Amino acid sequence: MTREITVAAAQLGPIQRTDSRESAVARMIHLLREASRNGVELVVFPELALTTFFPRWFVENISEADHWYETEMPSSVTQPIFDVARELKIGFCLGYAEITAPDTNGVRHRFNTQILVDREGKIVGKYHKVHIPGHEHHEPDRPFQHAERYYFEPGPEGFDVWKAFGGRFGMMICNDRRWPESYRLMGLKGVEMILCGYNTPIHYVPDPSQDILQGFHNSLVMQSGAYQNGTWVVGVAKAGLEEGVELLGQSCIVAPSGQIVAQALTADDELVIARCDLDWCKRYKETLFDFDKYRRPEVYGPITSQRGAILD
Ligand code: ING
Repeated sequence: MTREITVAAAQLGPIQRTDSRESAVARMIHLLREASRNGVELVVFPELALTTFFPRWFVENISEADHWYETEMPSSVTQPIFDVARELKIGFCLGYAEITAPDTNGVRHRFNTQILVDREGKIVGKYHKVHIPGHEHHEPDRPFQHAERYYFEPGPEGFDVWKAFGGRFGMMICNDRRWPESYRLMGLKGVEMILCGYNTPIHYVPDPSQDILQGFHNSLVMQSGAYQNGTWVVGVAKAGLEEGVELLGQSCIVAPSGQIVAQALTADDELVIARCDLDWCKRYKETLFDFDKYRRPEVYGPITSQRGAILD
């Protein structure tokens, strides 16, 4: 008996600043219904799927940005996603900006968050983005801000793997996919499918020479992460021209071999579907990447003891 699951990367086109959450939810429900017609069991939505990518603007008083965050999940606005998914018996993964209730010190925490919801509509996993790119302070000379380090705290919990959908599922968000540690930490927990939403501006302000390589880098990191850890990877974009900034599409589903088995053709709302056999992971986990047999943690010390490179 194989452990096959039909998965869809539910790519979203742009969400403009004035687009309501309700309109984003309606687009996601439309994709859920199309997924159901195609026998899909798990739908993965992008990072920050309910709003525009608001870190492209800087506001001196961060409370002016509070309306971009979700204070509860589900809320009355997002409940319809849960209701329709449960009606269709489809699990889903959703990225959004989260602001927590005040902690014991009265501090409200702001995270770039992703949840995993099972086919009964129950939240079975929550992830807070670990690798926060961009900058913390206003950089007025930029054509647009990427102030994620101002708007989000790095997730303190690291990476986890949840037993769901008959396998072991992990989550990461956007910049996380560029760091091999993200995949390896889940690989060391036996992950079989990693779900990753992203919002990636094609223009990379610190080094515009990378712009032309955004699609290549996007595929490169997810294909290598999948192969080196014997896991499926589902990468899902918010794509297209969003408030004047071109966001990369190329949502894709990558097999444990590192092969891309399905990829988006547009930069708009689009379902990318593949039937994924979780047992394919064994072909790599039990041979080339038998971690317990081949890894050498006794020489890997600097990977966790050092942050930056030391040029001695
Ligand atoms: N976005 C980008 C990402 O890592 C970025 C940041 C853009 C990095 C372009 C490099 C080049 O895909 C998020 N949201 O992490």
